[in-house]
Amino acid sequence: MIRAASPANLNATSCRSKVLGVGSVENALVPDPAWPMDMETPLEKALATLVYTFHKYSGKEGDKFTLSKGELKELVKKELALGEKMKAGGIDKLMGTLDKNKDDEIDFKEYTGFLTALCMTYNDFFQQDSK
Ligand SMILES: [Ca+2]
Ligand SMILES: [Ca+2]
Repeated sequence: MIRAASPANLNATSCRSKVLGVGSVENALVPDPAWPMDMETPLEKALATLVYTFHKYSGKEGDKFTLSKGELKELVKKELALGEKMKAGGIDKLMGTLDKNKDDEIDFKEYTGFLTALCMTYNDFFQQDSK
Protein backbone atom coordinates (compact mmCIF):
# COMPACT_ATOMS: atom_id res chain seq x y z
CA MET A 1 0.00 0.00 0.00
CA ILE A 2 1.28 3.43 -0.90
CA ARG A 3 0.94 5.66 2.12
CA ALA A 4 2.94 8.72 1.24
CA ALA A 5 2.75 10.45 -2.07
CA SER A 6 4.65 13.32 -3.50
CA PRO A 7 4.81 14.45 -7.09
CA ALA A 8 8.30 12.95 -7.23
CA ASN A 9 7.20 9.37 -6.59
CA LEU A 10 3.97 9.75 -8.51
CA ASN A 11 5.43 9.71 -11.98
CA ALA A 12 3.77 7.49 -14.53
CA THR A 13 6.72 5.22 -15.04
CA SER A 14 7.04 4.17 -11.41
CA CYS A 15 3.28 3.66 -11.01
CA ARG A 16 3.09 1.72 -14.25
CA SER A 17 6.07 -0.38 -13.21
CA LYS A 18 4.21 -1.36 -10.03
CA VAL A 19 1.00 -2.16 -11.88
CA LEU A 20 2.59 -4.08 -14.71
CA GLY A 21 5.50 -5.54 -12.81
CA VAL A 22 7.89 -4.02 -15.32
CA GLY A 23 11.42 -5.10 -14.67
CA SER A 24 10.37 -8.65 -13.84
CA VAL A 25 9.17 -11.59 -15.88
CA GLU A 26 5.85 -9.83 -16.50
CA ASN A 27 7.78 -7.36 -18.63
CA ALA A 28 6.86 -9.56 -21.55
CA LEU A 29 3.17 -8.88 -20.86
CA VAL A 30 3.38 -5.16 -21.64
CA PRO A 31 1.04 -4.97 -24.62
CA ASP A 32 2.88 -2.47 -26.78
CA PRO A 33 6.68 -2.42 -26.67
CA ALA A 34 6.61 1.00 -28.33
CA TRP A 35 4.57 2.44 -25.44
CA PRO A 36 6.53 5.48 -24.28
CA MET A 37 7.14 4.51 -20.66
CA ASP A 38 8.09 8.00 -19.54
CA MET A 39 5.05 9.72 -21.04
CA GLU A 40 1.95 10.13 -18.93
CA THR A 41 -1.41 9.61 -20.56
CA PRO A 42 -4.21 12.04 -19.61
CA LEU A 43 -5.79 9.34 -17.44
CA GLU A 44 -2.53 8.70 -15.61
CA LYS A 45 -2.12 12.43 -15.08
CA ALA A 46 -5.64 12.57 -13.70
CA LEU A 47 -4.98 9.67 -11.33
CA ALA A 48 -1.77 11.26 -10.08
CA THR A 49 -3.68 14.52 -9.53
CA LEU A 50 -6.40 12.74 -7.54
CA VAL A 51 -3.82 11.14 -5.25
CA TYR A 52 -1.63 14.23 -5.03
CA THR A 53 -4.58 16.50 -4.18
CA PHE A 54 -5.56 14.26 -1.24
CA HIS A 55 -2.05 14.37 0.21
CA LYS A 56 -1.67 18.08 -0.44
CA TYR A 57 -4.40 18.68 2.16
CA SER A 58 -4.17 15.58 4.39
CA GLY A 59 -0.69 16.54 5.57
CA LYS A 60 -1.69 19.95 6.95
CA GLU A 61 -2.85 18.92 10.44
CA GLY A 62 -3.20 15.86 12.67
CA ASP A 63 -2.84 12.52 10.88
CA LYS A 64 -0.78 13.07 7.73
CA PHE A 65 -2.71 10.44 5.81
CA THR A 66 -6.31 11.42 6.59
CA LEU A 67 -8.36 14.56 6.04
CA SER A 68 -9.77 16.31 9.09
CA LYS A 69 -12.96 18.30 8.61
CA GLY A 70 -10.86 21.46 8.23
CA GLU A 71 -8.64 19.85 5.61
CA LEU A 72 -11.65 18.50 3.70
CA LYS A 73 -13.22 21.96 3.81
CA GLU A 74 -10.08 23.56 2.38
CA LEU A 75 -9.79 20.91 -0.35
CA VAL A 76 -13.41 21.39 -1.42
CA LYS A 77 -13.18 25.20 -1.32
CA LYS A 78 -9.91 25.46 -3.23
CA GLU A 79 -10.16 22.56 -5.66
CA LEU A 80 -13.83 22.36 -6.59
CA ALA A 81 -16.15 24.96 -8.10
CA LEU A 82 -18.99 23.59 -5.95
CA GLY A 83 -17.05 24.62 -2.83
CA GLU A 84 -17.91 28.25 -3.50
CA LYS A 85 -21.61 27.50 -3.48
CA MET A 86 -21.53 25.20 -0.47
CA LYS A 87 -23.69 26.43 2.39
CA ALA A 88 -22.60 26.66 6.03
CA GLY A 89 -23.71 23.14 6.98
CA GLY A 90 -22.50 21.68 3.69
CA ILE A 91 -19.16 20.47 4.94
CA ASP A 92 -20.71 18.81 8.01
CA LYS A 93 -23.16 17.04 5.75
CA LEU A 94 -20.43 15.97 3.32
CA MET A 95 -18.23 14.82 6.19
CA GLY A 96 -21.10 12.76 7.61
CA THR A 97 -21.70 11.10 4.26
CA LEU A 98 -18.06 10.34 3.48
CA ASP A 99 -16.87 9.32 6.96
CA LYS A 100 -18.05 5.71 6.80
CA ASN A 101 -16.26 4.49 9.95
CA LYS A 102 -17.24 7.62 11.92
CA ASP A 103 -13.77 8.49 13.19
CA ASP A 104 -14.14 12.15 12.15
CA GLU A 105 -11.36 11.75 9.58
CA ILE A 106 -11.56 11.03 5.86
CA ASP A 107 -9.07 8.33 4.93
CA PHE A 108 -8.02 7.69 1.34
CA LYS A 109 -10.62 4.97 0.83
CA GLU A 110 -13.39 7.29 2.01
CA TYR A 111 -12.00 9.99 -0.30
CA THR A 112 -12.33 7.61 -3.26
CA GLY A 113 -16.06 7.36 -2.44
CA PHE A 114 -16.23 11.13 -2.84
CA LEU A 115 -14.36 10.93 -6.16
CA THR A 116 -16.72 8.23 -7.38
CA ALA A 117 -19.72 10.44 -6.60
CA LEU A 118 -18.08 13.37 -8.40
CA CYS A 119 -17.25 11.19 -11.42
CA MET A 120 -20.88 10.05 -11.60
CA THR A 121 -22.05 13.65 -11.52
CA TYR A 122 -19.63 14.65 -14.28
CA ASN A 123 -20.78 11.68 -16.35
CA ASP A 124 -24.43 12.69 -15.90
CA PHE A 125 -23.62 16.17 -17.19
CA PHE A 126 -21.66 14.65 -20.07
CA GLN A 127 -24.56 12.45 -21.07
CA GLN A 128 -27.06 15.30 -20.80
CA ASP A 129 -24.83 17.50 -22.93
CA SER A 130 -24.47 14.94 -25.68
CA LYS A 131 -28.20 14.31 -26.01
CA1 LIG B 1 -4.61 15.41 8.29
CA1 LIG C 1 -13.19 7.93 8.50
